[in-house]
Amino acid sequence: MSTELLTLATWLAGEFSNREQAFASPAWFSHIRLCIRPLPWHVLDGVGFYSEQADDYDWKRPYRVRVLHLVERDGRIESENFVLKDPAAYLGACREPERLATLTRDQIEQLPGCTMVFDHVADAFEGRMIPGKCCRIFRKGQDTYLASEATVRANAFISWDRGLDPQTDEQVWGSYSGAFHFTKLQDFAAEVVDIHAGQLI
Ligand code: CYC
Repeated sequence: MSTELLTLATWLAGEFSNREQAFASPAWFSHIRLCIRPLPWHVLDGVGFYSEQADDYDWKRPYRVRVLHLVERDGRIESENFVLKDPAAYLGACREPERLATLTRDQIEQLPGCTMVFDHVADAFEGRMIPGKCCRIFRKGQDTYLASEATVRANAFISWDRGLDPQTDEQVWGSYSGAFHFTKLQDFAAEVVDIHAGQLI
């Protein structure tokens, strides 16, 4: 694993909230909690995360559950996105990480085309979807493609997910007011370091 990948992984690992933004602009930004927990190495044979997204007022009942796999390809870091075949089985595991030890590759399914590529610039990683309108999402009754941008820093995660019409490129869903600004409430970076150390032995 390169130091680049290790750095991005430690920055992503944690529990995040967009509290300040949601309080300042409640009409534009709902108050969201993101929990991104490092997965034991053996789950993906590499650096992975289990993530849960929830409304802050109902944070114990996440409405989006994903698995991310960080890989290095052509000198850049990519984040491959997966869904769980049975998300209910792991709901809440982001805060009970010992439950994640039983997760296996056949319990998850990759979302084809839904891979984010990162560039390391100054003190941040800038991510965007791999080009080609290839991450297709059926939402609001129509076919859309994901145009997602993210900036990851030591203590911040800024992301803007939008669904666009494949023919007209017009926005169909997602924020019309710019990116969500998350700051870290709790840091799981030490777990990334431990998982990495376990690999070196
Ligand atoms: C979808 N958000 C997605 C998808 C990706 C990302 C790849 C398409 C695959 C999927 O369905 O999950 C984003 N993936 C990322 C990012 C990384 C990554 C940023 C870098 C670590 O690997 N997303 C947010 C906002 C929230 C949101 C807080 C707005 C309310 O970050 C929504 N994301 C959102 C929605 C979808 C999505 C609604 C469409 C899929 C769905 O309906 O759940």
